[in-house]
Amino acid sequence: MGNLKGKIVFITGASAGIGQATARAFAREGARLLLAARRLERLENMKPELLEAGADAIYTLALDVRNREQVEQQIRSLPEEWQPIDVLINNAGLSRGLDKVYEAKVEDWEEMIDTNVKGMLYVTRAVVPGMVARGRGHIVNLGSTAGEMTYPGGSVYCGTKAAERAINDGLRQDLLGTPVRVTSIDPGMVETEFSEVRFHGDKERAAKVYQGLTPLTPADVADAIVWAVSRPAHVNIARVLMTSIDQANSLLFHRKA
Ligand code: NDP
Ligand code: 8X3
Repeated sequence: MGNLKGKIVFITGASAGIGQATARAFAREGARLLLAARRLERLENMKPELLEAGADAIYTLALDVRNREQVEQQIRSLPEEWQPIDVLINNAGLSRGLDKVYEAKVEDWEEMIDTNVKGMLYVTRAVVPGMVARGRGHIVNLGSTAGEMTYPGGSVYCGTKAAERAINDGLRQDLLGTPVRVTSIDPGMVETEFSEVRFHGDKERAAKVYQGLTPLTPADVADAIVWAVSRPAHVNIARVLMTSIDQANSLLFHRKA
């Protein structure tokens, strides 16, 4: 894709963390930003800063990726100038709980599976046919080290990210012969609202996750996303597995005492 100026970049889960940092990174490239999340007011509040950073234009959508009808309807009824999406960042996602699989809340499992797997699929199904028809496009999915290696209490979250990996690879196979590219960005621990959401708002428990180590920042991940998307059109980055220097895999961390 090379020059990102004026390209339409659709980011799900743009209201916080990695999605928000990715919006900032693409704004600096002069992209047109199509931003989606449930918390619309947050997206609206981001607009001045993103325009100041260089975004060509911004369109915001209140979207719950778990709602298939809403996803289809919202994407179908985009204004004509926002229809030709060049880059889709399937970022919306979450973890809920860190419980043993035989004790966890079924509602937590459903929220993770509905968001991370089914939500990603609904958005992909709604956007990718247009990319194929136009003969251009790039899908970036947010995977995780959790999709590589399961950790205790993380079975279902890790399962959703293992599913992301399989779907990412399958989509790339299905798009072979088209110019549409598919990339999975798989970070380890990134300090965002992720842990607070995982622990249902328990800030103290969330803060402990990052204690004594240097995690990745959302900007580090955004940087990798922009890098993958800005490779020459014939180059497909299949997967980027990235951690901070204090993390070796899902289970092994270096924490200062
Ligand atoms: P945050 O909690 O900071 O942000 C999550 C974003 O997803 C928010 O913008 C939230 O917006 C959105 N979101 C959640 N549920 C939905 C939904 N049903 N519909 C639409 N949007 C939704 O987390 P991160 O930035 O850390 O997470 C982003 C992605 O990165 C996730 O897929 C996560 O699994 C992945 N990841 C995170 C890592 C980490 O350590 N933080 C490491 C590896 C991967 P809103 O609530 O407004 O809808
Ligand atoms: C988020 C990273 O290790 O908290 O995907 O699951 S981890």
